[in-house]
Amino acid sequence: MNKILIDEQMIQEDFFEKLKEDMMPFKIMMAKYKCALMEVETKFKVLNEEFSLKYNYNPIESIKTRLKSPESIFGKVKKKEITASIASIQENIKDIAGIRVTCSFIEDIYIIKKCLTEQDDIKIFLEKDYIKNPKPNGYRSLHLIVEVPIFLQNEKVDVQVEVQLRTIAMDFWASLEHKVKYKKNIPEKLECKFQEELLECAEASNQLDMKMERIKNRLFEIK
Ligand code: 0O2
Repeated sequence: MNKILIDEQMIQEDFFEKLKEDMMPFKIMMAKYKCALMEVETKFKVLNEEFSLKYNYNPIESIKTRLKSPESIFGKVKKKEITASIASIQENIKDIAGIRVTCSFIEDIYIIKKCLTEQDDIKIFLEKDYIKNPKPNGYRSLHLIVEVPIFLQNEKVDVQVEVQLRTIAMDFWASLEHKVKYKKNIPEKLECKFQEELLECAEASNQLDMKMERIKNRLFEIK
């Protein structure tokens, strides 16, 4: 092992040692992400409530929030080979606070996205549209990294939250694909077969999403 690598390892170990002695800076960081998550979740709930009152219609089917576990954060620090420090974690790991919103229809995803991102305290940091540009494995969802301000006793801080917007069909597909991805000991040949079949399912679920949307639109045209 060369010197740079040894130094790097020592810095990482030093960070983890310091963390064991004093968890407070890490806890403060996580508390900020938790508050940001509550802010964004409330925004989605408010939008759903408003739509329900105005149009007698709920564009959002479900909202799930999650804070990345410390183990998962440290796993990502290692995988991404980034410096182990609070500042570097905040700069490089964009999905410590994550919120997943499922809608019945694709159109609703874009309506909800517009309503959220037009709010004047929300900034879009990054957008990845895997609905218009699905991943090669068939994965579809709209991903946003948004920045939301949280107001503490003496300061205002912008915190990043990862928002995943998808239809129920996209969510159904992604959860099965996730199970396949993380299942150990699948024979290689079978894994290839699963991937092939999942790609077919992704196409079928896209067709289903579009067909259901057409039916819904025709239904709503009836006076
Ligand atoms: P988890 O456990 O869900 O949090 P990043 O690694 O986040 O810095 P990346 O991979 O370019 O960069 O981000 P991207 O493409 O926006 O994907 C982030 C998250 O989207 C993933 O988080 C998954 O939740 C979901 N996702 C992306 N691609 C796929 C896919 O092909 N299949 C499924 N099932 N989910 C996907 P994590 O951290 O991988 O996992």
